[in-house]
Amino acid sequence: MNPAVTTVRAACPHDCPDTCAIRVTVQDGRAIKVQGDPDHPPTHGALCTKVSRYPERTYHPQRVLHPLRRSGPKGSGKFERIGWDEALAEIAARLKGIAARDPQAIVPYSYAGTMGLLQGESMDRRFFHRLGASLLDRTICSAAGGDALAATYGGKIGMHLENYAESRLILIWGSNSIASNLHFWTFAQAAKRAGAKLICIDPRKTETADKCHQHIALLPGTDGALALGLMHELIVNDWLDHDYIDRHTEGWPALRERALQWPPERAAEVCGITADEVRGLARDYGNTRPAAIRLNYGMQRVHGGGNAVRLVAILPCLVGAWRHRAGGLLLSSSGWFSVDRAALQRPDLMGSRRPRTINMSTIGDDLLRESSAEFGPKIEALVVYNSNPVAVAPESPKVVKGFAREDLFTVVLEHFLTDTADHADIVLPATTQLEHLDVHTSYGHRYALINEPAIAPLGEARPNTSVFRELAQRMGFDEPCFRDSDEDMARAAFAKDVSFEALREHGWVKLPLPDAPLAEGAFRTPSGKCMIDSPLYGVPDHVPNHESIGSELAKSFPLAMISPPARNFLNSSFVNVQSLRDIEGEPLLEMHEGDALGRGIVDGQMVRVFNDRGEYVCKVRLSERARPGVVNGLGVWWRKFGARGTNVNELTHQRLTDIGRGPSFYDCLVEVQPAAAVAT
Ligand SMILES: Nc1nc2c(c(=O)[nH]1)N[C@H]1C(S)=C(S)[C@@H](COP(=O)(O)OP(=O)(O)OC[C@H]3O[C@@H](n4cnc5c(=O)[nH]c(N)nc54)[C@H](O)[C@@H]3O)O[C@H]1N2
Ligand SMILES: Nc1nc2c(c(=O)[nH]1)N[C@H]1C(S)=C(S)[C@@H](COP(=O)(O)OP(=O)(O)OC[C@H]3O[C@@H](n4cnc5c(=O)[nH]c(N)nc54)[C@H](O)[C@@H]3O)O[C@H]1N2
Ligand SMILES: [Mo]
Repeated sequence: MNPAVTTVRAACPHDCPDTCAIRVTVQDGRAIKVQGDPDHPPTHGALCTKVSRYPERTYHPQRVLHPLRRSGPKGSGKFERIGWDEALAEIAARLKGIAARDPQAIVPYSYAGTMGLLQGESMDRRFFHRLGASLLDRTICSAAGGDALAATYGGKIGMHLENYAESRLILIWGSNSIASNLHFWTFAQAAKRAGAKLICIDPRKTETADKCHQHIALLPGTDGALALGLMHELIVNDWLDHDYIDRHTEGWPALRERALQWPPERAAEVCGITADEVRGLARDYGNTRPAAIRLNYGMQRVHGGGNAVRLVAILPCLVGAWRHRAGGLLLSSSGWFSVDRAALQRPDLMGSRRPRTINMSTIGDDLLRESSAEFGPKIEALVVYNSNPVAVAPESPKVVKGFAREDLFTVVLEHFLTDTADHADIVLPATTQLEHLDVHTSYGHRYALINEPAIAPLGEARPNTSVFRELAQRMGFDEPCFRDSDEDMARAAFAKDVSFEALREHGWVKLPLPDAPLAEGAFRTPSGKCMIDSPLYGVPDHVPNHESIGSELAKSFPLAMISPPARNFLNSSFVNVQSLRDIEGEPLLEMHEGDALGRGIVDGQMVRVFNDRGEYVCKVRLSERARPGVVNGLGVWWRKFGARGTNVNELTHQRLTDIGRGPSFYDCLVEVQPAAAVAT
């Protein structure tokens, strides 16, 4: 073997439940190949199409490789090269000036561009805590479902991925697993080969729905009604596990009363499906053992997303599905990990200060607000990393207007000149996962992973940790924690179960958990029971959409639009990787033929999708993937690749979910017309 060739253990950093273990082949200092670790059970040697292109993304000719200062209007993407010293000195000076008046005018904005505990949530948090900056409520993805699950089970806990292979019935609920949770699909397929029935519950006829035995195409935001209809049938047919309910749940009588008001006909009408579909699903779920649910976050991006997750999460308790290791539910497994966030993030550095909290999902409104007693100081500076809010945050007309403010000082740490970086005053080049150390948990399985750096940073790129370490020094923060190395922090990341030595030696560590973790109750609530009646949220109910079909608003905008991920992108990441963009083609709206007919719309033409917030022009595809009354605007494209420089978030709104204050991206009414009929 060529001595210059080595293999390095890495972890996929992306915001995906799979968190794959990767082996990187490095030759003469260059990463030449990434492969799934064949020994890591969830990964089983396979990577998705996107991440198998990770070297193409890393060595992309348009990587930002040195600091940049804006040289044109905001949003123009015009920059000049500057040195690190100059960039950091300027940032420190600007932040010091603002902080002297009120540090809360400075807002960090980050999400899960990398899920790594170090590059995602360590030195950066220490820096902003010490500074006294506004806190950020990171709600953009999973807040409704996450808080709802925690209110019900006491934590983000659920079934183990591998055990789905033994299930006899799997409800794939609000999840396009083949696109966004591929390594779950492998186990679902194994179950299918062994005779299990697979049912997909999704408004869109996804590639996953194609491969299931049955597809229930409910209207967006009606999952709570469907769950109540199922409960009705479980009760009247007595398909309940009374012993499990008595011993391991709290509050069932009140929900039982409510569910009895939801006969299949009522649920079916709300969901836009047939009463027989409700009855059939209840019969399957009430009579098949073991029965498993793979719930995903797709169904909680609507007004009632939190209540819907609570209702669905209660179902496995009602039928005692948890008794078997291949029964139960998985929405997130992240709560199984004991991460020492206090050690990583040091909230104690805030001292006695209690800064205000900005909700990342309403950044559009908040950037446009003036100082007030209620809001606090006007936002004067934003430091963005691991996120591309100009493309991904709801209601982009307002987000863009906010980012375009001349009096806003914006720093963006990025790999590429994204829509957000285009609005920066200073862009700092960030390392990719191949270039830095990190440690990872997962929200889809129970293995902690290490990511060893495989190659030296390209150009002048630096890890997020190192940028905040250096900024701390320039701000005069002299607490010893600002001198911790990445390895120091990696060693402190886990409170128990996972040692850094074991990670280093094996690449990943399996958490020591019982195989059927909730078979005997043992929920992580104070009583150890599943909380059907929650002290915080009461007894769950169906909560209709903010913008629902049948409302007054629907007279002007009669179509419901959802905007789920495109298979070959990861939110807005990878949109600039040519080989993947070639597969996706161009921004698309899927529409049912029946909806196109009366609108004079033909397949493949450009259409104008609009509501009272904005408009988005893209190509229409008449397709069975869209159900009548619902259009699917796929993927989060970069605005600058859109026909008129916009993407689907031009249409979404900033109203929040019932639980968790999350965005309701899939709760959005629109109208569609041929673009040709519109003056440009
Ligand atoms: N390829 C790829 N993989 C990804 C991502 C990506 O962008 N691309 N995104 C990652 C991220 S950020 C996350 S959070 C995870 C999970 O990602 P999610 O965004 O939850 O993705 P999906 O699992 O595809 O779930 C979306 C599915 O929910 C459906 N849906 C929409 N509205 C409703 C509804 O009201 N009810 C029901 N039942 N279904 C509905 C959509 O049609 C879609 O098929 O996946 C990650 N994996
Ligand atoms: N309409 C609509 N909007 C949506 C969604 C939807 O389904 N429909 N999905 C929502 C969901 S679920 C989510 S999670 C959000 C996701 O939104 P974001 O969290 O913004 O995710 P990405 O768009 O992938 O952008 C992540 C950025 O982080 C950068 N990055 C990656 N690693 C690093 C690093 O180590 N350092 C630095 N400095 N930068 C790095 C990447 O280059 C990328 O530009 O979008 C939401 N927006
Ligand atoms: Mo997400």
